[in-house]
Amino acid sequence: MVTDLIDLKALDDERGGLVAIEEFDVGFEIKRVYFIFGTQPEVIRGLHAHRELKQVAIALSGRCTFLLDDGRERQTVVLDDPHRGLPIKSMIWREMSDFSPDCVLLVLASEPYDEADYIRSYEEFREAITATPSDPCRATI
Ligand code: T46
Repeated sequence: MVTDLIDLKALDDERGGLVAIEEFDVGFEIKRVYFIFGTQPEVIRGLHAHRELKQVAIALSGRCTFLLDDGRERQTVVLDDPHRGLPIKSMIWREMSDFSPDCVLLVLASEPYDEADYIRSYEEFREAITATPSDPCRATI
């Protein structure tokens, strides 16, 4: 398994939902937050890996599907519950697809935006994985 969904702190009550997220819950200092919405169902986003960046993705509403690839195995995860987060450690190829029209995808990130951290070629990603001896500490969220 490439990753595993985490349960977020749900404080829902009869008035509605409330989810609180602190750095402790995601395992890194949150330096950036962005959200993705209005993606057409036929669109595939992502198609890259990050050298260092760690992230947690949460579908605040609607649904989308992540394909995650660590160079050894591939995993498909459907995100459709705002109470659950998807940790994505460094050096994971990701593709997002099957966005529902109401999907709002929130992403918490460990670093500011840096285009140099992206690997946007799958071949380059495979070469980098092969060249880097696996170090479970470096890649752990
Ligand atoms: C990721 C997946 C889950 C910025 O200038 N600042 C930002 O913080 C972000 C996230 C993007 N950008 C620029 C970079 C591109 O020129 O916005 C443009 C669209 O980004 P991109 O094509 O990388 O978007 P996605 O949806 O393919 O990927 C995004 C994140 O970029 C990426 O880090 O892991 O969501």
